[in-house]
Amino acid sequence: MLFGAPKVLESEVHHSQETQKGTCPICGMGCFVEVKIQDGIPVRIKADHNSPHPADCPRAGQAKTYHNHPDRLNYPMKRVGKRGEGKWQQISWEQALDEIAAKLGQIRDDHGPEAVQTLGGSFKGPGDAACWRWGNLFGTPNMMHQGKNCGSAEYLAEWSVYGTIGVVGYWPTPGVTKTAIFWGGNPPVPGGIAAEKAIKAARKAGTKIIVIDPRRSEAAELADIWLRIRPGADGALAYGFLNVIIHEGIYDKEFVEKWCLGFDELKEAVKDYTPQRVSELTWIPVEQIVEVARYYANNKPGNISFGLGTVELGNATNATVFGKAYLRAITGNLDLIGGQLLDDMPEFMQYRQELKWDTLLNHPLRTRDNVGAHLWPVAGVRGMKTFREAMAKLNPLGPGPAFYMMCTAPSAIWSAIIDQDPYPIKAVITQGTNSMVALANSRRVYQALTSPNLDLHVAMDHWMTPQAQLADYVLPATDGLERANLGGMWGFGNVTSAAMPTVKPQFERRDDYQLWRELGNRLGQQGEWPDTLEGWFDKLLEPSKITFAELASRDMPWLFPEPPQEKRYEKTGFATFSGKVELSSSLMQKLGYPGILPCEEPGWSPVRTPELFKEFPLVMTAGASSPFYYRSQHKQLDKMRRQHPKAFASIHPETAASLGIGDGDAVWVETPMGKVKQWAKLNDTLHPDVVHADGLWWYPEQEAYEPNLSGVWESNINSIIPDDHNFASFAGDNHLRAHICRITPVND
Ligand SMILES: Nc1nc2c(c(=O)[nH]1)N[C@H]1C(S)=C(S)[C@@H](COP(=O)(O)OP(=O)(O)OC[C@H]3O[C@@H](n4cnc5c(=O)[nH]c(N)nc54)[C@H](O)[C@@H]3O)O[C@H]1N2
Ligand SMILES: Nc1nc2c(c(=O)[nH]1)N[C@H]1C(S)=C(S)[C@@H](COP(=O)(O)OP(=O)(O)OC[C@H]3O[C@@H](n4cnc5c(=O)[nH]c(N)nc54)[C@H](O)[C@@H]3O)O[C@H]1N2
Ligand code: SF4
Ligand SMILES: [Mo]
Repeated sequence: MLFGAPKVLESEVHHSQETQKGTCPICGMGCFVEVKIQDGIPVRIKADHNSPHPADCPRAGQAKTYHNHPDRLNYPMKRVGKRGEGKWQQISWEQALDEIAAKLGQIRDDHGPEAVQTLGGSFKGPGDAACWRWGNLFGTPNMMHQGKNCGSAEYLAEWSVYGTIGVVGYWPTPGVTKTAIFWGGNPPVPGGIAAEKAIKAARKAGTKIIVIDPRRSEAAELADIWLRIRPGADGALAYGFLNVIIHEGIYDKEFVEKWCLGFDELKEAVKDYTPQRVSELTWIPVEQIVEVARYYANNKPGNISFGLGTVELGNATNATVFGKAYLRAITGNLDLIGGQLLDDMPEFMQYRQELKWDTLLNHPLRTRDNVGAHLWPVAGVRGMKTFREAMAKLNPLGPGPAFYMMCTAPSAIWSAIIDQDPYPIKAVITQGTNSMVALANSRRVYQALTSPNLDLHVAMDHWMTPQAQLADYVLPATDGLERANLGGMWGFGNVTSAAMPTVKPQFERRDDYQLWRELGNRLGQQGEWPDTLEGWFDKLLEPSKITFAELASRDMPWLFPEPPQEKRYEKTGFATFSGKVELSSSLMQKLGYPGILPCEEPGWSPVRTPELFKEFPLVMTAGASSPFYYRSQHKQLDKMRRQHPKAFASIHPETAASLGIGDGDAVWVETPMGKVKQWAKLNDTLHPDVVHADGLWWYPEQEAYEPNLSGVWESNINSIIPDDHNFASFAGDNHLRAHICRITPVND
């Protein structure tokens, strides 16, 4: 039997009962819970309200159901039929690891280490970091994870312009921050009640809250000003703000003069983005554009958030993320408390060192850059080296979350498998990702994953996802209850938390770290891998002189960084080649890009492809987070499905009426690539020409395996979103939001 409810052998029962602190098993946020354990089994899991991050989102009550669900993967399995046929043989971990390692060794000998691609997902705990460590020791620069699509462009832009060696803080400080612009982010969903409270507190203490979003999001509900932007027009808006601020002379002249290079070029680049023109492009009234530009420039300190909605816009991402960086800089908001603090990596963890990026850069077997680097050199070995040179004076290890440079552009991965261009990728090891719904152009993902060119596909997950259904080996992962957890979000978090496992792994589930350790030990990396995940956490925590177990056993198992200091650049300069803020980036130029990227429309848009827009007359954005799911996950949880049962296409009631569509009707959402079925949800706060389609849907209750693959073709928006190389951002990120579509009723 492959799946089954947990059972305890009578002989093991010793009728013990205890309460332990741990992490919620449901998603990678790792919120704190208290677990009542009876006879080794969690009988009650509730939010730990004494912790700074209690598990209190709408999914939290499902922890036990998630942990015990009968459809969880519990044993390693090997494919015995054709790919996707659903014929498996249960095998031991030893056999699985021996066979996978042997195949990887063979591929390395025949095609070089670069022929192995790792694929990770959104943040899920320790697997990603262990994966990069493994890839670096193995010698492959082909590592991709979903951070590629949820941030890389914005961070790479910031590092190019002002060279922060960590990340940029953007949360308003109550009583200090005067202006907070949430641009393409909706914190009350990812951050839950705590984020909502923090926004309200800041507003109460006088921060003006401004939200830029095509939807009236939860954040927009809390705002003083909501700019209802046309999806994908964000670059034009950023250039419009810059135009007003420069034209009216309300930028920080002293800072610009002393610290910025390339101001005249910037002035030239934005000169045509007058409020009138920008209003036409963005569908935002002129007065609002001018009001927000003036408010932000005149009311310091102010901050502009990072935002997913601004990094998934393909070509339009470029001017958006650079534009946001220029705005922060020329208003003199950089490295101010309450403004935009330039954080270092926390000193209590040796994250950069432990990930072994240097080994990759100097690996004796690696002769090539990653498969996307010839198209997007910023994201690759060359990019990494260039950033490090630029930052060398401040930190020779380069930017904190260095993995962003090594995140292979997804569309290039599929070309490397299908067309063997620029060189063949022969193996993919996926862990914690469902690329079949998460990445653009699911048809091409499918073509690659079923290609005869691919010699090995391993998938490690909690569930038999459409991606796992196509794998050669499927491996069962532990969840947050069953494994140790050290917070810190890919090295971003400057706060970290620790929690011990609360129960033993059920069945044969293993933690993600063990996959990389076991493969590493079989592939010449002996001595590199502590035996246990806890042991590796000890190494990461060495600078703090505390062990993981000690940290986890504290009442408040958190480490906080030193209190922030501002304007450190006055002593050190900025971490760029010149030591200044480079509005025209010399780093980008060294990598073959223009110093200032042009402001472009998304690949398909009313402005760029007006003829096509006549046929597909609605602008579509897709995939905003739902409070009931985490991306593609949790569709197995009945209680969540009752709240949000299927994929919805939100549409203005007048537009729906003109198409003969009522609330709840099945509709075709159709782009120039094809159509999927979703269900109409009327929303009169949307612009009548804008649609929001739900993203990342598959239906675990539907028939698994070929040809249905659990309904992966039914509502999955990414199956009608292209991954054309020309549509990607300067970093090679997928273009996942801001397309065009038409909506028609489903008449069958
Ligand atoms: N059109 C469109 N597409 C998008 C987006 C969008 O906004 N619009 N958003 C993008 C974004 S931001 C992201 S991050 C991606 C998300 O893309 P993915 O990361 O691929 O999707 P997830 O649903 O987060 O998780 C994928 C799988 O991880 C498994 N998993 C969960 N926990 C663990 C664990 O501890 N170990 C292991 N081994 N597996 C685990 C889950 O069961 C799930 O099957 O999608 C992107 N795709
Ligand atoms: N409950 C829950 N929490 C989550 C997730 C989840 O799926 N569910 N996902 C996790 C992940 S992987 C991530 S990356 C974070 C993301 O968290 P956020 O950054 O908050 O991302 P989203 O809610 O996906 O998108 C933010 C906003 O972008 C808007 N948007 C869409 N298109 C555009 C556009 O063209 N321009 C502008 N300006 N805005 C646009 C959307 O309407 C949405 O309100 O959340 C994490 N937390
Ligand atoms: S489901 Fe995720 S966000 Fe919600 S409480 Fe659990 S870990 Fe936190
Ligand atoms: Mo994400």
